[in-house]
Amino acid sequence: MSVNKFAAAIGAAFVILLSATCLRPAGADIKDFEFKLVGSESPAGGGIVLVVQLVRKADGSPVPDAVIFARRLDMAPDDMAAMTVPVEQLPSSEPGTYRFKAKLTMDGKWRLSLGAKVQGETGTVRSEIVFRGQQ
Ligand SMILES: [Cu+2]
Repeated sequence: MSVNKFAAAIGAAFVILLSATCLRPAGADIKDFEFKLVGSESPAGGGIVLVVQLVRKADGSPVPDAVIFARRLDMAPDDMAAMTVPVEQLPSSEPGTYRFKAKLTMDGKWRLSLGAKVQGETGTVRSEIVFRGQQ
């Protein structure tokens, strides 16, 4: 670890400590979290893998170990909310990053809706990710 990285880590730890003890309002708001699309992959067997990160909005830091209990993929952005395909969560080796596999049945705009529980927080994170996909 370089000196700069070490300093940054100490700084980050200090900020987390501060926000945990005095700056943080009683009960951090579940609205402080969101899912963001960070990439996609085209697996050999077909379909698409969406790579999504759960972040704290305040500083963009990734949030690991969320339990994703709701996921839906539909074409609502193209006025086809009834067109859905199954979504499967895949394992991810990167903390704070979550991966979802699906086979799109049509070219166009799709919406991935996620519901998740964050460790140590009450409430539910709900995010909608719109992307353009190909069959
Ligand atoms: Cu459609």
